[in-house]
Amino acid sequence: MTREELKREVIRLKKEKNVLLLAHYYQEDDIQDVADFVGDSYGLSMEAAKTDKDTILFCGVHFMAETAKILNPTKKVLLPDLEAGCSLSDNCTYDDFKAFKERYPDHVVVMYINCSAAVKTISDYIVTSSNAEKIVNSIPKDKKIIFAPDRNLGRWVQKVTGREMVMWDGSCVVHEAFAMEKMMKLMNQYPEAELIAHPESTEDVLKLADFVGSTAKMLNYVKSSPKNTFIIATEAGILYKMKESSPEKILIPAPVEEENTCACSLCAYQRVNTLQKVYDTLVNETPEIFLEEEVMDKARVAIERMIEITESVNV
Ligand code: CIZ
Repeated sequence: MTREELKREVIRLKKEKNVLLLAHYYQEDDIQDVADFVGDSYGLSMEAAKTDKDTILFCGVHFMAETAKILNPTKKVLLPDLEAGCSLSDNCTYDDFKAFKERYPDHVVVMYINCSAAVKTISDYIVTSSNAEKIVNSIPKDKKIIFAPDRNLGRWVQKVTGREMVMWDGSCVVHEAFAMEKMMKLMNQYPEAELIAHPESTEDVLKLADFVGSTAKMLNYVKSSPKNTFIIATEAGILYKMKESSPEKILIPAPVEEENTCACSLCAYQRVNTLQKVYDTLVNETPEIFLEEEVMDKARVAIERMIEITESVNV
C-alpha cells in the first residue's frame, strides 16, 4: 500500500473498531495526520482518561501508554511497538530508585512522568514539563524534595521555584544531543532568531535560550510571538504542528553533533512507531499493554495528584 492508502485504511479501521488514536508531538508526520488527538504526555493522558471508545491506540512511548492504561484500566491500550522506550525511564529502574529514595526518608518524591508504572508506585507526585513548576510550588515549604529522573528538568524547576531538590542523575538522550558550537554558528547566521528550548535540554542551552518551556508552551510561544524566526531545541517532531499553527514563521531545528538525515534531534524510541506498524496494530489488535491491578492502583495515586493540582485554580 502507498502511504496515502495506509492512512485511509488506518482512518477506516479506527472507526470500524471504535479506537481512539492518540499521537505524541514527537511522532512522525504521517502518524500525527491520522490521530484523533496530538499532544504532550499530559494532554494525551487527559484524553485517554475521558474516552468512551473501546480501545486506545497510543502512538508514543511505553510509559505514556502505561499511563493511559492506569487512568482508564477497562480499555484495551495498544502500542504499535513495545520497544518504544525512553532513556530517562530505562535509567531509573524500580530497584535502583527504591534504594536511592531510602537514603532520604524524610523527602517527598517528585517524579517526571517519563518513568515506568513501577517507579510511579513509589512516587508522591508525578509531573510533566508543562506542570512541574506549579506542582513543586504547591508542596509545603517545609517538605524536602527528591526530583527524578531528569537532572536538567530538575535543575530548571529548582531555578524557577527556588526549591532545593535532591536530584537523580538522569537525562534525555534527545535533549543532550544539541551541539553548542553549531548552535552558536546558527545564532550568528540568524541574529534575529530566538532560541526556544525544552527544559530537558542541558544547562548551556537553557542559559542561551530566550524562552524555556514544555512542547505545548513552545507551540503557544511561537504562535503568539511577534518574532518571525525561531531555533527550536527539542525533538524535531514538534515542528510539524508548529508549521501548521504558524505557517508564516521560519522554524529551524537546533543542530546536533551526529549528522543524520535532518541534522536535527530525533527520538529513536518515538520513531520505532511507523505508519505501517500503526496499521498492523489496528488489524491485529496487538501489542497490548498489560499491568497488574495492584501496580495500577498504587501508580494512579501520584498521577491523580498531578491532575488535581494541575487543574486546580487555587494552587
Ligand atoms: O511531556 C511530554 O510529552 C514531553 C515528553 C515533553 C513536553 O514538554 O511535552
